Amino acid sequence: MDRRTLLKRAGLASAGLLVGGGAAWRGLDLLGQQALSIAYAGALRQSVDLPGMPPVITPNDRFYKVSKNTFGDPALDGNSWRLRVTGSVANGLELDLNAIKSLPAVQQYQTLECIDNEVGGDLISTAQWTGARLADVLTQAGVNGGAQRVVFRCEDGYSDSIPLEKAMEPTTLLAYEMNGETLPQAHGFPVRVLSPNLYGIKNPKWVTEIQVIDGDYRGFWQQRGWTNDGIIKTMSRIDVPANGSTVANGQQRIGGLAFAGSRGIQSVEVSADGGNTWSTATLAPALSNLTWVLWTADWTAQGPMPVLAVRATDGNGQPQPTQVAPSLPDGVSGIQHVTVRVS
Ligand SMILES: Nc1nc2c(c(=O)[nH]1)N[C@H]1C(S)=C(S)[C@@H](COP(=O)(O)O)O[C@H]1N2
Ligand SMILES: [Mo]
Repeated sequence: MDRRTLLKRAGLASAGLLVGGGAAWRGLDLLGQQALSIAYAGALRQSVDLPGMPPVITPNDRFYKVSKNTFGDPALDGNSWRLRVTGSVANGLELDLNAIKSLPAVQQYQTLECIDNEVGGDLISTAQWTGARLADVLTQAGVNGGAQRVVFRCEDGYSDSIPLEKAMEPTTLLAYEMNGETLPQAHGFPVRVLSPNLYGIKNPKWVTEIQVIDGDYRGFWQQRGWTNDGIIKTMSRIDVPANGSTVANGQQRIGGLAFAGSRGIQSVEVSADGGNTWSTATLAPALSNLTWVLWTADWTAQGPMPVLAVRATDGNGQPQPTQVAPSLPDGVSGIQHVTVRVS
C-alpha cells in the first residue's frame, strides 16, 4: 500500500482545516473556551477578518490529523508511560511524565505540515505548544562523542530520526500541551516530538524511546521510499475565494496563507491573470518565526473566469519552488491556481 492509500483508508486525509467560517470560529473560541490562556486568546485576535480565512491558530478539534494507524491510535496511560533514553549516552534514562514536566517549560507557536499535503491542501495547521527541550533530556543523559542521529520510537511501532544537531536546537521539543490543553490522544498523548522546519513525519507522536546512534537510520516512511531530510518546502495557498466559486464584479479581497518552516516568509505575491503579472500581498504578523503567515490582497474582479495564483518567498529570499513535483519522495511543489466566475 502506498502512503496516500494508507492515509485515505484511514479516512484521515480529508480531516483538515475548516474551510469557510474562520471568523465564526475565532468568535466561538474567544467566548466559549475560558480555559484558553490569555496569550492564546490574544494571538487568536490576530486572525484576519475575511470570511473563509482560517484562524491564525487552529483549534485542537480542527487541527489536521495524520497517522499510519488504520485501526486506531495508541491510547497511552499518562501515569504508567515512561520515556527511555538509550544508545550512545553516558547514562541511560527512564523518565516519567512528571520528570518531563519538571524540566524548564517552553511555549512556542509552530505550524505542522504533512509531507503528503497537496498544493492548496489542508494537511497544515498551527498551534501553541508547550514542552521540554529535547536538549535538556539529552544533556541529562550525556551524549557520547561521535553520536550522529537521534531516533524516536513510538508506541504504534512508528519510528523516525533527526540529526543530533537538530535534536539539540532549543526549539526541538518534547511537547505535552497543545493550545493550553493536555496534548490530545490523536496528537500524541502524552508526549510528541516537535522538530520545526521538518515535515510532520519528523514530529513523532506517542514517543516511548529516544535512542542516540552513531550511524544512519531509516524510519517507517524512509523504508517506504520517503526522504530522510524532510525539510519543509516553501508553500502558499489561496483560501479566499474558493476554487469554482462566483464573486461579484469589482472590488474583492483575496486571502490565504504561506509557510516556509523556520525560515519565515519575506513576501507573498498574487496574480489575477493566471501568473502573467504579479502584485504584492499584505502579510499579517506571524505568531513566531516557526509559523505560517496569513496574507490578503485587494483585487478588482473582472470576468468572465479569471485564474488566481499565489507564490511566496522565504525569509532567506528564496522563491517558492514552482516546478510541479509529487509528494513522494520529499513533498510537493508547484503553484496553486484558483479559477472563479465573475457575476
Ligand atoms: N507515532 C507516530 N507519529 C507520527 C505519525 C504516526 O503515524 N505515528 N505520523 C506522522 C505524520 S505523517 C504527520 S503529518 C504528523 C501529524 O501530526 P498531527 O496528527 O498531530 O497533525 O504526525 C507524525 N507522527
Ligand atoms: Mo505526514
